[in-house]
Amino acid sequence: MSNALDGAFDYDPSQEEIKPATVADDRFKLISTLISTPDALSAGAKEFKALETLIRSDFLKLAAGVGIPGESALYNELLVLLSDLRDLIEFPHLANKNVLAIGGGFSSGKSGFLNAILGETDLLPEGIRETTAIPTYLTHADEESILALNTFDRTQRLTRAELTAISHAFNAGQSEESKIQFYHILKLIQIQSPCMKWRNVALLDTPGYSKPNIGDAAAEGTNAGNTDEEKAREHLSLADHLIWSIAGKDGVLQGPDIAFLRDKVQWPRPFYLLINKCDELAKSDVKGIFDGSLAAAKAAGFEIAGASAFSARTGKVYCGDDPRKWFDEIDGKCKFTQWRGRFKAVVEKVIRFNDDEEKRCSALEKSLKPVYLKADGVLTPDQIDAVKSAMSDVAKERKAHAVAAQQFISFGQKVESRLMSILKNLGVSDETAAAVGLEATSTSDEKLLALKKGDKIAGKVEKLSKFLGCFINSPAASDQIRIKYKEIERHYTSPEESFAVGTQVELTVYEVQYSDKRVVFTVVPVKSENKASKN
Ligand SMILES: Nc1nc2c(ncn2[C@@H]2O[C@H](COP(=O)(O)OP(=O)(O)O)[C@@H](O)[C@H]2O)c(=O)[nH]1
Ligand SMILES: [Mg+2]
Repeated sequence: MSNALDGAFDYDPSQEEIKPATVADDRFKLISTLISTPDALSAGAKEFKALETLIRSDFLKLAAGVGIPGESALYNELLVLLSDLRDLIEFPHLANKNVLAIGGGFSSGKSGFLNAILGETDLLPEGIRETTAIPTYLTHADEESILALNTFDRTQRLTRAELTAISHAFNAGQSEESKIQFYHILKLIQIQSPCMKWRNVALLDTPGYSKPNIGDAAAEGTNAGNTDEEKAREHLSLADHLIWSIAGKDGVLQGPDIAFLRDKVQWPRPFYLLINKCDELAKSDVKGIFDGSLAAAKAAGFEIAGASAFSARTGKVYCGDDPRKWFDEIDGKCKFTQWRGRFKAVVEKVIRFNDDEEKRCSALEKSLKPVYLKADGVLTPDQIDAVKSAMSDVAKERKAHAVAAQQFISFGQKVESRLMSILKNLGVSDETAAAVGLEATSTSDEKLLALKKGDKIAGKVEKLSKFLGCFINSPAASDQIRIKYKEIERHYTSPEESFAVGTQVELTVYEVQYSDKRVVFTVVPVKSENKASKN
């Protein structure tokens, strides 16, 4: 029987050269690197703990005083948000990126296309053999680095050699049982590189949705079952934008591609059609396949964001659009996260409930009061007592809801301030009204507090001054709503024209700040008949 120490002391220097670490050793070392858990939550760990404690201890305590419908569901929503936030802290690198995925059949040239676009021949693994099915994100950084996120949500740095080992022929020569399926261990890989010039974009290279239709022997590392399709669907549905790649020599866009996109991925937006590997086609065939593919996509009900006949080999666009222009367009907008809005939405439900209950009690008190006052000689002493005790119950309930509303307002403020400091430490940009439009703010205004996010009100510009800004009157508000002049300048080349006194505007509620009774809006001038005819 052999054991691990057999031969351990038979040192033979002449053998050293020809005894590199075996493939098995390398694989096990790599796997242990990948699953090892470095200190989690180093950045922002304290802040996160504080937020977690705040939510876990305060929410239920505050809610206990007043019955809140769906209280446990709301609490669960907060816990889910906390757990999502923990993931963000572990891997904040993609939070503000517009994810642009490339999907398509196996070996249609997806990785080759990205390499060609970035002007790097071997940034992403290419090959006629299937590469490991781990989604790979490419983002900008001044220096190259490779990060892997494992299934335990821990980040590891990888070397190029390790990346190649994971992606490629690592399983070559291994028997079926000893092949290592890295996609079980790694959720995603992120390559940060200076050659990725689009800073607001993460390019996502996905595994092909279809299996290679070459002989088994060549299909090393093939995943078992239908996981290819499932994996591809899962990754593509996370993307903001999609390029669909087909190899020109396979002819026009085919039924299975269309069925996958429409029925499995259920892609809801326009996508970019890439007819790839056009160097393999006769020049005279390119246009026909290009037009035919566009027609097939449109006939299937898809909208097309752009289309190119391209070759990764030559780096040339044969006809249609230049995909780089589309990348530029997407890159023009930063993607903001919605953390504040998501937490706020939960707390807001509780505040609104207490507010509504307070109003209901108040109305009830008002209607009971005259009954009580006029009760003498009309009601029996017992009836009077009953009215009295009902009134005092309602008054107590009203006060309890008023107190709870205040407590949840301050709870919401504390949550928000902790959250903002976590996001700031991570360098993650969360959405604000000014990020999505032209921001306007009301003064402390009770009348507006019943409004909800997305509600629209009409207004009219009353005054415009470089120093004081723009003042808007609205029948819905008791006081004027103000836009800072600088904020107008940021969006409009000629503020004096766009926000001239008398201009009608539409205000959309962005958020309600209960603590100081302010409402934040985004504003657009409404084109009046007069103005429209001037242009
Ligand atoms: N002739 C030609 N071959 C290409 C082109 N793009 C990729 N390939 C090759 O086709 C094979 C599959 O490409 P790859 O990018 O790995 O396909 P993926 O599976 O869709 O990512 C590789 O051998 C590439 O070198 C191209 O534009 N023209
Ligand atoms: Mg590939």
